[in-house]
Amino acid sequence: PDDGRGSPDVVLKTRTRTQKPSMYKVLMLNDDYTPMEFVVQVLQQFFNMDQEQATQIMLHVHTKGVGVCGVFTYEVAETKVNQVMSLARQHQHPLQCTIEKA
Ligand code: TYC
Repeated sequence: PDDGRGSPDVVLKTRTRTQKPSMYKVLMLNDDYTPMEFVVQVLQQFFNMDQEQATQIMLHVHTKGVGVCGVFTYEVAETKVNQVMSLARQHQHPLQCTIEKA
């Protein structure tokens, strides 16, 4: 016999967490030939640094061998690396930069 009350609807919600994108460091590598001024210009142009920040990072790379230009999502990091390497090639400088997972 139906008691008329029925059974309560049961709603199961699956909570889907939005994944934050992995972040990647763009690293600048030292070499013996790329002019300091060119590296400073590149850092200002592609990494939105002012002259002082750019000079600091350039000198860090010059003394330590490697330095972080910024941390970005993969696509942005890849684009920055391509832009830097392309401009360096155009000027026939051996400047290298790479991506590393943050
Ligand atoms: N070592 C270079 C020089 O003495 C300057 C330099 C700095 C080159 C940073 C590359 O990522 C670099 N002219």
